Amino acid sequence: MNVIDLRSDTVTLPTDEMIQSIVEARFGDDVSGEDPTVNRLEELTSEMFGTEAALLMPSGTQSNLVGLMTHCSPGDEVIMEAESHIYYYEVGGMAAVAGLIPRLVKGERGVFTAEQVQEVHRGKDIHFPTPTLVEIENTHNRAGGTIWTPAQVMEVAGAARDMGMRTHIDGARIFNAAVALGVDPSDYGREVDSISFCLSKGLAAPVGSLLVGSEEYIDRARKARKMLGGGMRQAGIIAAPGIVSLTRMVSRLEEDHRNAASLAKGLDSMKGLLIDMASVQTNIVVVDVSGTGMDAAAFTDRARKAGVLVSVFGPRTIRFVTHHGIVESDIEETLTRVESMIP
Ligand code: TLP
Repeated sequence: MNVIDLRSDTVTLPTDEMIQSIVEARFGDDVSGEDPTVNRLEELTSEMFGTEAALLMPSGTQSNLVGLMTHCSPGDEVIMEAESHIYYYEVGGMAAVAGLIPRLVKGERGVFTAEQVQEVHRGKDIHFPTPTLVEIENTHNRAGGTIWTPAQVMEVAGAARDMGMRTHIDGARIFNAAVALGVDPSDYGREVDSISFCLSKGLAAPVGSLLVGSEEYIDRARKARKMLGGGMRQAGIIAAPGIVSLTRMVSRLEEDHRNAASLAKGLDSMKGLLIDMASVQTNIVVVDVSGTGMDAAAFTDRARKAGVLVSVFGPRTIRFVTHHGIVESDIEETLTRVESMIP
């Protein structure tokens, strides 16, 4: 029985073209700015986002951490969504390494408003940490891959600016948002001070994320990355498949979205499974399985035995993610297998 792996789009494998791109790439020492392939990827990225500069990072987690550190000083406050990846899944690095304190706001399907930012923003007072940054997650992972539109970003980033704060987007899956809406990454790039996005998720590269922003910001981020041990030498080996990701893999994300939509529709019609269908906007499907009498761990275990891998997302919820390794027939097969395992 073939195993259908829907745990995450991080399980995607490099394409043959990516492997070939490594074979053909030219390398140099990127810590000295001498890797031509990294330089090409960074230039391509800043062109796509309409920003002055970009910086290759080993992971999304490090990219966010460097992104935050470069905007803030220890003791500063960052306004962010209550279930944001940086808060929930990044090992507390913003506090442990960068010395930052999160101020949480509850979004609706991951999206919060300028008014909410204004509400939690505290003026200058000797007792308060300095609110320096607003962080937006697009698409929002724990909300189910939900999208911030450029207009929603503009509104929040504008309010942040008016209050003397900057805005960072954790755009690990920002290309999913852009493709789903039919907008350009630069529609986000022009609204905010920095964006981090991942090559290693739906875009199928083996490793890597990029941080974009102004030249002055990226110069400082480069130094923070070095401090954290993220200065890589012949990093063209990572950059070469990343270039394939940006030039060949973006528009196919539509297929992942189509597959997620049909998966969600099929699952939602099954007894005991509950989905907030309005949250199914890109390649993530979050399912409440409590109506089956199983908790998330038991359901996941049973699904694994039936040849379907999913992630536990909460005590009662599980997550399916569609990606480059999943085709339409896998969705049909997943639905058949899941249906047969529900009591
Ligand atoms: N997300 C992973 C896990 O960490 C949960 C996943 O399987 O979805 N921002 C967002 C919104 C992410 O979803 C992720 C990874 C990251 C940042 C971190 O990227 P990496 O894994 O490259 O450090």
